[in-house]
Amino acid sequence: MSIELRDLAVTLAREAGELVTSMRADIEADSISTKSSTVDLVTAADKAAEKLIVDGILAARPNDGILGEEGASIDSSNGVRWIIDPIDGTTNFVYQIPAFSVSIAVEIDGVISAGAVYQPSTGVMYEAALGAGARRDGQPISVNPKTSLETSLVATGFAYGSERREGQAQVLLRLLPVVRDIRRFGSAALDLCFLAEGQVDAYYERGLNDWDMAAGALIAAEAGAIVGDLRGNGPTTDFLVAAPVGIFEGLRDLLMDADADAKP
Ligand code: LIP
Repeated sequence: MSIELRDLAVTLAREAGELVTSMRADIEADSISTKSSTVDLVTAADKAAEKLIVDGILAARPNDGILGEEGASIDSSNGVRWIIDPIDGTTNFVYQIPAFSVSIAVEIDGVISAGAVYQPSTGVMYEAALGAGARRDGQPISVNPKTSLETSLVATGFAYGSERREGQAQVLLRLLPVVRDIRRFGSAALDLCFLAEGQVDAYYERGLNDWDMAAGALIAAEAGAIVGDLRGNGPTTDFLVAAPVGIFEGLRDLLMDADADAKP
């Protein structure tokens, strides 16, 4: 069942990606609004893409539940729930920066079991099904087998609220001197996929939403990453850290020491 759900997620992610690409050139200032802060953007393309995905899910699977970043909220009557970020990296989308994605995850009885992340600007599709591995454009991918944090390239992201951003900057001060370098791409879903294929060596972020991380976390885990919070649990909206086994504990301990999940 997870393979079937993965394949539908791939189809819908590609269709939504093609839609937002067609809308991107014509995004007008009056179609951009804000949500949690003046820098938390949403566009007509976000909303149109979420509607396309929701319509596609309900046409194929009318009893499934749905949670979408732009407001979709349907209860499940069969234990299957879709978790949608129609454009992850909306700020990049608005600024015509290519690092944005369509992220679709599927939960079966509370367990994320399938996921697709599509990058419209490159046409690259990342996908995974629980226990069936992770793929990029149909080819298996895996994390870098890193064992040294000081030579690791670490991706992260920052919140929309200034108080939390101040705390995140303090964490960065502790991390930057002891790793190879930091990358901030602006899409959590892509950060996790880049980890899955070894384009970065680790990723962490405080305060993601379920829709930002659900698909990418499965893809990273199926590619061999350990994905969790700082307290020995799975990833949460409080904190996500993802890395190969050789550097996971070192990175987690460093972030714990910096109180990375305790700051505002
Ligand atoms: C984005 C995340 C990113 C985070 C941004 C923002 P959005 O999601 O993917 O990792 O750092 O602040 O939350 O809002 O573009 O869907």
